[in-house]
Amino acid sequence: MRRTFALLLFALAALACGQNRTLLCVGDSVSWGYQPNDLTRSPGDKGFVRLFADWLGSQYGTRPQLSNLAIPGESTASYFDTSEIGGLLNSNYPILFRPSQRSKVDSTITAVLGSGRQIPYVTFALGANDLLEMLDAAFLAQSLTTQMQQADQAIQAADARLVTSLTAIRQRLPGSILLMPGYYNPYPPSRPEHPIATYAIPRLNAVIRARALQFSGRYVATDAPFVGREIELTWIGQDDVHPRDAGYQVIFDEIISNVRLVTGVIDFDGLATGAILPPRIAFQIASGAAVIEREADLAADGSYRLTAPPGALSLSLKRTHWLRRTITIDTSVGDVAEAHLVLVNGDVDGDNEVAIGDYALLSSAFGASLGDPHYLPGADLDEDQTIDIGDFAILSSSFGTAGDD
Ligand SMILES: [Ca+2]
Ligand SMILES: [Ca+2]
Repeated sequence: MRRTFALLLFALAALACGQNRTLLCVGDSVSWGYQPNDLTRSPGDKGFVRLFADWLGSQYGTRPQLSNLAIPGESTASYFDTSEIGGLLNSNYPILFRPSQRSKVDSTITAVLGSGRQIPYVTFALGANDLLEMLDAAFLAQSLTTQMQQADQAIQAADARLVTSLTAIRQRLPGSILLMPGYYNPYPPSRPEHPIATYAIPRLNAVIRARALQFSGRYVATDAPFVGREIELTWIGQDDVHPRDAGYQVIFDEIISNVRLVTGVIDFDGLATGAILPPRIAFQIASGAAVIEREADLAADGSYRLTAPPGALSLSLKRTHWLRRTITIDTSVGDVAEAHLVLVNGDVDGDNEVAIGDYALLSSAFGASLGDPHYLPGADLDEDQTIDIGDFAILSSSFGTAGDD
């Protein structure tokens, strides 16, 4: 009897623990899961959000509570007011006197945290409607240059409002994992919107990516898988930009592919003090036989920040005149910090070993400075813009070394 009671208590505790988490979703129709063949008012347990909540359930053992506050049609501007009629579709809002999404996010966070629950994950996606609402016949009748100028202005205005929105969320939820999907281009080349969308959507995504970095979020690129598959993955064949089920699956797959954060420091052996590092650096991430290329954000001190899928991974980096360095990490259960890499310098010809060919190239460029005809960037091993004895010393110290596979 006592044993049964103890087991019952354990079961209740496990249940309470599972209900202890809430997935909060902020955004527009894509986050709500809109498809033109289903206009039922609902709490938005569909689309990529549903798949993500299911995945979190597989991680935690119990599916988190879902609070999808996304409103079809919402722009970064209407986020702050109640002007968007698409709010009628989300049953988390009252039909009459609904609050703004911004206000609802705040009251939801208050209610969830106040009841002792946690919000470990937040998804946030806004901005596409800022562009979409411009796209009428009059807009498209203008020159592409004019369209581009107006799109730039809209993106700039959206950016300022994204900062305001994200500042508020981060103040309330400093420790939550913030996933920020970008947007795909739904328009195939045959569509009149294609040229301006091809210009504007990457710029919007660049803004979302930059703000994800600023607010310790994880940017999720969703655009590449849609290119050439617009008809298959979206309803654009029926003149509707939203994803089909297969499109939502693609967005979910990209979210999972970026759900973990890997951080560490890259030591660029031999680099001169004051040499400028690029803002991003390309890693290869291998999980079993699958290899993806992913850019990490790189700070001036060499610290990097890379999103990755969960699993046993190898991270590999080959940059210009440094040898390839490959490390293994395990992101199965969470983020990985201190994934440091030391890059060995001296590979002038880029063949991943420091050998006689590198010596020959460095010798032929010896004495040259940036701007000289025989200046060879790959031979300027310390990147001080002159090829001299300092570069030769670096090559000598690593001579005979080969990089990782
Ligand atoms: Ca070499
Ligand atoms: Ca040099």
